[in-house]
Amino acid sequence: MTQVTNSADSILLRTDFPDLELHASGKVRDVYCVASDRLLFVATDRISAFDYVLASGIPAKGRVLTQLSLFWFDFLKDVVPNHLITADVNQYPEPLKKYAADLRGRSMLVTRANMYPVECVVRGYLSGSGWKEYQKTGAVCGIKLPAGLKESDKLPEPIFTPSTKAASGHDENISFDEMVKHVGKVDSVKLRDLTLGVYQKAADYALTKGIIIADTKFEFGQTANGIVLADEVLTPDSSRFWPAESYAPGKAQFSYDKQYVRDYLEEIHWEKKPPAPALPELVQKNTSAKYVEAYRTLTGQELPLG
Ligand code: PZK
Repeated sequence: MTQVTNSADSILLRTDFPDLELHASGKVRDVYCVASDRLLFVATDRISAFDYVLASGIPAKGRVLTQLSLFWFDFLKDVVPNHLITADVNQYPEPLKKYAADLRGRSMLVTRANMYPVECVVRGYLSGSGWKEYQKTGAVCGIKLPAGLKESDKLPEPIFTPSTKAASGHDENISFDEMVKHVGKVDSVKLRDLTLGVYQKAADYALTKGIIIADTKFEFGQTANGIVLADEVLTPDSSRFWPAESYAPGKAQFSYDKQYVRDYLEEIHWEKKPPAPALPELVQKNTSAKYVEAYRTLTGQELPLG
């Protein structure tokens, strides 16, 4: 039997670009310095679950997150400018070209921005930390909600629920007034209005494709050209995507992308502390297929190789 492989099958768990300075690194993505005003944003195939990065990657995950971000940047460009310069490796500066095999399809050359120290979260549905806070206080980030809402209920209107990176590494929900103390009133109002406008346009569109965007998190920065949408946008890692078909409030919803992974981790009774386990090949494959399906469903296109 002949083993058939192609570049699309290779899983990138870590980046290794020895001559580039690392600017920031997260559970899943790595950002490198390219020039004083340019960064290289790379989405690996790492996956996190229950707060830990697992030992196995998911084939095509980095490409799905990158290509989905590119789709949304284009879809939203009339609502908000973004940090994208190009995702075409043939147009990358010379020092990056030797890494083309690792970068193709999963990276973006972006404008360096002065990032706002707040996560701009918008919720159209009651889930996660929003649901927890509502059960305790009847409010989310200082926004009083109607009594009697159930887990995963649609909210009367989308709400802006900013957060900050706490010392714990976990995001901490803050009120709009608290955000004003961090970034000022004028910019807080601009970021809130941009966040709600971008969410409304994207969520309305996604619903026509059968996907509920329950909530999502944006990161904005300041550049010479004003406020830009940065980071990755409206991906399964930065959002809760729910299949509209199976939506049923009153309980937690199935995750569009990570359900096979969560089910497997529960099945093996992992204690959700290090070391994080590897995934069986079938779980990796099924999960990869869900990411690729999310791309196809939202964009109507096949996932490009880049
Ligand atoms: C930037 N992050 C978040 C953390 C990641 C991303 N265009 C930009 N200019 C300056 N800084 C950033 C960006 C963007 N995007 C974003 N940190 C810095 C972050 C960890 C890993 F991939």
